[in-house]
Amino acid sequence: MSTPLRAGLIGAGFIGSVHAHAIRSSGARLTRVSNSTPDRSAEAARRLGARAPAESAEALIASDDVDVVHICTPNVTHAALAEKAIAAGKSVVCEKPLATSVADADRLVALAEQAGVVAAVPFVYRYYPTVREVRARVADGDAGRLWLLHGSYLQDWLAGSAETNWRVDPAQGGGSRAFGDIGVHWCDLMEFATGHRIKRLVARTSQAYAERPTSDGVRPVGTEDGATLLFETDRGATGTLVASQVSLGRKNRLWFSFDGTEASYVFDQENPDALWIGGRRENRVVPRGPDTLASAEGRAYSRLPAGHPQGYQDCFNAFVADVYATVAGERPDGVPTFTDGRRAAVITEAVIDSAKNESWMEVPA
Ligand code: SOE
Repeated sequence: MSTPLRAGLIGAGFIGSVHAHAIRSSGARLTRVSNSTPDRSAEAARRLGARAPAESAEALIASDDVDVVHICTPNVTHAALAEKAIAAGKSVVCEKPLATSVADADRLVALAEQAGVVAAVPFVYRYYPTVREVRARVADGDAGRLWLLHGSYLQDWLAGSAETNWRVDPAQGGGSRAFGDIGVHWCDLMEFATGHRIKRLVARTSQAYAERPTSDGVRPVGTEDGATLLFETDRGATGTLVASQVSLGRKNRLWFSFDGTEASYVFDQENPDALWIGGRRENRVVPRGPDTLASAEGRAYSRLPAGHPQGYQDCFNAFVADVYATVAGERPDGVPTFTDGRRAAVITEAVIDSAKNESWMEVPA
């Protein structure tokens, strides 16, 4: 039996704890955790079941009991930490956004390729079996010609005017929030499941609140609460996307409808264990399960029988398992890499520029 991989985790907030569960679920060892101070690192190591804390992110990266570095810190720190991990010859799982500029993303893709390390970004919604089912059915031609790709990604965790978070501050989260944080998930999922690529877009950004609390009083907000996109794809489809973090009642509602000339496919992340298929004479709801989904890839990610819901953590577990299988030399299909992280940075830059210039923007392939 091969030696289990050893993972180090930088950052121990909500998403860090999700990574920790997924690391253990894969059979790997969580050997090190680092947080903002040595005391907080020690607390996080105990809380997350790591073998030991690390004095700092740099010490974790240098540690000889870490094979894979997971980066779960605020967005603007991602690029520098990923670069250090690659320089140390470690494989990397870097939370999205990979980088807050296309230039940084370009550099990281090149460095990871030169170093020959595995470098992944958790676009984890690819791991819902019902999403893989859509991808397989579209590839088999069951949808006919996809001509309209539309949807939204709505949350309400910033719905209160007194609520704030490091993501609100462009100095910590980057120049785009609603799109850069969650709109990129929707675009990745659309391109992954349909094979279409956004080739041009026009975007508007907006704010529910022009000011929010900061450490030195209530200040104007430099990032958007919502982004509205209209886009065209390289295969002749048109699409729309609304991304919002101030949509009351929507907790994590990534939703799409991919409409073809033969069928439409609707996915709802808040009800992910069923796939709605629209037809001219009848509509169907296919329950997620190894015996109900038609595609091999949909069935492969259906760990539990139909009627036993799989969810967000299951997606993360499947993602980390596939990344670690890639480190071990296997080639599972559909692992989101730094190249996909760069794609997200390219689209985000186009959204920011379009909103600023109030014009259509070409999106490089
Ligand atoms: C907050 O908007 C957040 O945690 C995102 O950062 C994640 O990428 C998304 O999957 C859930 O919501």
